[in-house]
Amino acid sequence: KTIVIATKNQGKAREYRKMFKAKGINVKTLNDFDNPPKIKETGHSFAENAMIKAKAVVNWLHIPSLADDSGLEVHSINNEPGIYSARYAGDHDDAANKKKLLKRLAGHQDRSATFVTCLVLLKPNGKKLIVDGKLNGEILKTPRGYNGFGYDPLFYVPSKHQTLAEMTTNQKDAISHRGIAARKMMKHFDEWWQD
Ligand code: ITT
Repeated sequence: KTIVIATKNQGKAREYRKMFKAKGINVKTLNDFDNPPKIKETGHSFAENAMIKAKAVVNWLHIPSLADDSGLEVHSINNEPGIYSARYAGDHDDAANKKKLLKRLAGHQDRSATFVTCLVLLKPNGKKLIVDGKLNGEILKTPRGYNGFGYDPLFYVPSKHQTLAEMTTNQKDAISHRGIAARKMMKHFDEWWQD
């Protein structure tokens, strides 16, 4: 069983590789291919963008694909950066994105936020499975921890007294938006995989 994850994001790839390994499923990403298609995320929601990515890969390779569209919604600033999380300040410039977020939040009392992941599994015959996952937390004023990726050092989980970047991969998976969505997906995976 092989699945192609419609992603170039190494952080996401690492997290999925681990989860799928436990199921005996072989994972490839767009980084494993020469000249992958340039995918424009023109949707207006995580679900639309995930579907755009999954379709692009299925149409290109004609094998099953999983797409993950995710991001951070910070409540006091109209759920920014949301679907623009990867390109908030600069395209995939994590340092600039985090800096912009801290600047936007300066002076705001409410620093609550939600991480969101939408997953779309799609087969060449059109059979699809769509799930999502969420994690609530708070945006710190200064980063803490070096694990994970993206906004993890700023995302504090009160019940764990840690940021996502202070957790091990296993600890993050156990509670994260992506872990929650992935476990929902795995529940229905075998049924989806058939025919
Ligand atoms: P692909 O589209 O190639 O999968 P991407 O990084 O562009 O990779 P998205 O469009 O879904 O993916 O943007 C997700 C961004 O949201 C990501 O780049 C991070 O900035 C942020 N993000 C998502 N999940 C995160 C997590 O678990 N921890 C920290 N930041 C996360």
